[in-house]
Amino acid sequence: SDYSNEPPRHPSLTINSKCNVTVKKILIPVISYTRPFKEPFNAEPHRSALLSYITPINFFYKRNHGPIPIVDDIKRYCLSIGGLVKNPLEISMSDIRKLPKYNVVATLQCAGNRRTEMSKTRTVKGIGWDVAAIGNAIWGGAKLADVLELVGISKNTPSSPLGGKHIEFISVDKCKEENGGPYKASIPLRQATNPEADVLLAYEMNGETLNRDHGYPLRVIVPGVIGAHSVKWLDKINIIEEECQGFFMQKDYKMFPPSVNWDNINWFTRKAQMDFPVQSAICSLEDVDVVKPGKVTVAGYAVTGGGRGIERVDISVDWGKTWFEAQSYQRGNIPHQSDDLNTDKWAWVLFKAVVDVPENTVIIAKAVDTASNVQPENVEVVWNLRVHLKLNAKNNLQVLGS
Ligand code: MTE
Ligand code: MO
Repeated sequence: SDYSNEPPRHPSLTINSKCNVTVKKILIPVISYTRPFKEPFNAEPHRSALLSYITPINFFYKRNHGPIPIVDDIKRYCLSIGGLVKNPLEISMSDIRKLPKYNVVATLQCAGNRRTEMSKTRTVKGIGWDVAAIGNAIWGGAKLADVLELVGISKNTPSSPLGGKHIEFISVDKCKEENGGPYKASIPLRQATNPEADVLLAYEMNGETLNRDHGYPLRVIVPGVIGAHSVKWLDKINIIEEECQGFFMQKDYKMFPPSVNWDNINWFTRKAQMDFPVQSAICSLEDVDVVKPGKVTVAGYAVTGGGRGIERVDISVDWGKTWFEAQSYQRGNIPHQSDDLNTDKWAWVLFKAVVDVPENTVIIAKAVDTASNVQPENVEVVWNLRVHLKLNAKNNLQVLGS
């Protein structure tokens, strides 16, 4: 594959990749070494970049499975909608822009977020990520529910007149996992036709035209759901009977119990992961940090899937013995309340607490969502072999001079 046309990226991003690669060479039998592969480009910002409510585009994590495609003739670009529909359609970018435009503030999170920490418990496969494979942006575009009406699928319907129950999004990129074919993923049609689910065909990010890294000219945004379903560089939409059969829906992005390992895994026993779980991470401190004794700011993000909203974030500065509630807020630093009309339901909340740290300790942040889901306090209880969302937020805060 051709990586000679990648867009420019901010130099402060950390490039993540699989390490400890074994390479076979003629003459020298096997060399094992560690080197970050820059292709495909997978990178995250430093965690401190997540302390602002809207993540700047440059610092938004980038997750790819192949080279960034080039769509250079926007006048000729068109999205085709077919499959189990009576009247298939090809729609141009200018016609998509004529549909009612929505700006949805939504957090996008990769299912691999925090995988590096999980791999410290037991080996997991996949690209390692710290806590920043996540970002919050204003996505501008048309609602998928409006677009689907153009092919005769009405709002709030679970199936199309021809019996389709899922909607598949097909990209123009080329991935090794699909044997050189495009990335694809699906969601249930019920979600796509529900205007309240805010599934978007987005052409803007933070008020700017979507850039190449994030899916120019058009991408799907499925709020509250792991990033894998938010297909970039959208080429085709297919209404289909069952879940998409692509690699990323069938052999990746699933969750397994801890008893499953690479020898006994049966991918077909599990469905593709959808909503992400309740999550929080401290971003004002490193996992192992050294500070002066006294006042320390503990701040970070908390988010949950399915638009459920964050109820509160609890902080402990004594290894989890006692807890108190942090301040949490969304845009404009307005104190966050889960029933507030100003709430961005698909977006993270930021939390903050100024704590007194007299001596060596462990600081923990723990999010609770409005459905009373509580973030697990340690990784052992949620470990699973491939992915997904290392959930504990324990920071070892080491204090000098106490
Ligand atoms: N869409 C295409 N076409 N190709 C991809 O590799 N990666 C997915 C999703 N959509 C991907 C894709 C995954 S796993 C994630 S987490 C998000 O895009 C990342 O979006 P971002 O790079 O805009 O942050
Ligand atoms: Mo992802």
